[in-house]
Amino acid sequence: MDTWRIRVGWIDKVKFEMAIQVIRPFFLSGITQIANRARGLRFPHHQASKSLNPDYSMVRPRGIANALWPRVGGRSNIALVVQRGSRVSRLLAQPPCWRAAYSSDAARSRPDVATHPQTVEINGNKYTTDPWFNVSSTVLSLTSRKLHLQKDHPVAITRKIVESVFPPPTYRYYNDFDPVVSTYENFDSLGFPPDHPGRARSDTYYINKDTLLRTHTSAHEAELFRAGASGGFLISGDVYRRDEVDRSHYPVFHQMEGARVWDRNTVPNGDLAAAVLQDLDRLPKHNMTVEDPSPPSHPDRNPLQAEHHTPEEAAAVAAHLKRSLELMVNEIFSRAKAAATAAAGAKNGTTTTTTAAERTEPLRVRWVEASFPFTSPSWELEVFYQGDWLEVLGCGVSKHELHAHASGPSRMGWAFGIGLERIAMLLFRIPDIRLFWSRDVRFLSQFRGVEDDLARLRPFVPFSKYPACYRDVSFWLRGASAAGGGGGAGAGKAAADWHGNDLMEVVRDAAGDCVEDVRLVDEFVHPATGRRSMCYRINYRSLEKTLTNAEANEMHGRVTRALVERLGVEVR
Ligand code: FA5
Ligand code: MG
Repeated sequence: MDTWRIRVGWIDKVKFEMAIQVIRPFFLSGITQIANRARGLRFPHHQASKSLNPDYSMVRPRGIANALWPRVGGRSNIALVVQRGSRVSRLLAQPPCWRAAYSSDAARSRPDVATHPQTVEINGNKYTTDPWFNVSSTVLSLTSRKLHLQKDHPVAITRKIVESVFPPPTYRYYNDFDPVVSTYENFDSLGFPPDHPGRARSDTYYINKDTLLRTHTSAHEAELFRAGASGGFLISGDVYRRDEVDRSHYPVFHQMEGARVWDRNTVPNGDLAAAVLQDLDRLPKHNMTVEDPSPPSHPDRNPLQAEHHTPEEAAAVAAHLKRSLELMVNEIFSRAKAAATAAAGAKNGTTTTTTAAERTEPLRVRWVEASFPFTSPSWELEVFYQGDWLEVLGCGVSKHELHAHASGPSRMGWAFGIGLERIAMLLFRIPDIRLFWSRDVRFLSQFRGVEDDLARLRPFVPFSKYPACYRDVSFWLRGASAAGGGGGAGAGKAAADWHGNDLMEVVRDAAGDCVEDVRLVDEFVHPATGRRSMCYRINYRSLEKTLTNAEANEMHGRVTRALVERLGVEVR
């Protein structure tokens, strides 16, 4: 095969994540399809692909980088072998392009084409914006929905089930922290480096340079550790990420954070490991098969915080963490299975969405090494679901610094973060993440009464599947040679400044929830002019009705005009 070896010398994880962002579109249908279709892409450690969740579309670049990094990590000079002339090889051949697009410097300098309000009001508080502001009106309007607090909403029901596994008085619940937080809370307090890609405006919704919509519930960890009140806590809340559009991604979703802390000064004989093991012994057992092939820690891939924790302490905390989360997954899946069985047994003539094989299939879960700035060692928990490994949560032994800064250097414990929609999609078999935001009675009525009586939980019965309407849009980015002459939109996106998430947001704003997914289907650089052309395929499919051709055309016209106006592209 005609291949080309690119030495990119990715010596640190941040750069690795940036590269994953760039090559991500080529993974979109899963790693096997890359091997078959785009062919050329292969990590030097071939096992890497095995650690990748095949349902790649549900994992963000950070998740993929986390999954791959333990396999490629520790190598100072990583090479990618790509097929000569393939699209991915052209992309990777332009390092200045991706580097600029993902660095926070680029984010800072990027001009904002759309005008933005001077102030915004979120949950009753007024904020002054600045040129960092990038929150769309659609996203702003969702800040008041708080699905995790709506009685009988599937997100709230899922939250309640998770809470039941982490009972008071050990755990305290915090469900109404404001989603507007400082960059300090969301990033600095957790040890994110200043150039971490998660900070870029392409990934995060900023209100102003110092204030943002939290990207995860971990933003409240440091504050609660500082308060130091009880042995553990759970936080649930809406989180915001600029991301692509498909059936498993929405710019707003819900997370649940959990943490547990022990203190050497208060456990018997100061023996923290023994105290943790005793608590572990008190937890219920389960009979689920769990694959956990990696060692409790690894010096390069998943290090122990050796200056602060003994191996025995870390192993005890990890064992307590893993058992607690396995119990949670077991609870969810037992309920899902009971619901499916009840629905299959019902003689009311409704069709069920599960097969007999799915109802009897044994649950398989596994632990995978991961990496987060605020835990070490770290893991992700994956569940085998409908033929694929699906990542449901990230977790680890909390970094000593978090406790030390919170005036508790004698403390140690674990933390996790779970995606509630992702769990709810498995629990209720909800096929499209947009449905969670539906106010359609045909959706909401299916969960009525479940919060107070979980025995009434049943798989979601889709009320219809309306036809898809595909429309393509092709355009030129404002390339180097066309600078200043870009069709009257001088401030448009130059190739080096382009980020797919900007387009996703414009599409979402112009066509709302009628867009099921948006995919990059073609991309090339003009050999003579160096200008970059892209073609995106948009699938318009309403959850509530059949769209007429005229409606789809009208919506596509709106989207196209918005792309020209807000991103300055030149439609071909
Ligand atoms: C985090 O957000 C970390 N804060 C989790 C954590 C907490 C780690 C405490 C260690 C200690 P991550 O980006 O992987 O990590 O997201 C955590 C979970 O949120 C994922 O496992 C997934 O279940 C869910 N999630 C992430 N992105 C999305 C998305 N775009 N759509 C739906 N669910 C998502
Ligand atoms: Mg992850």
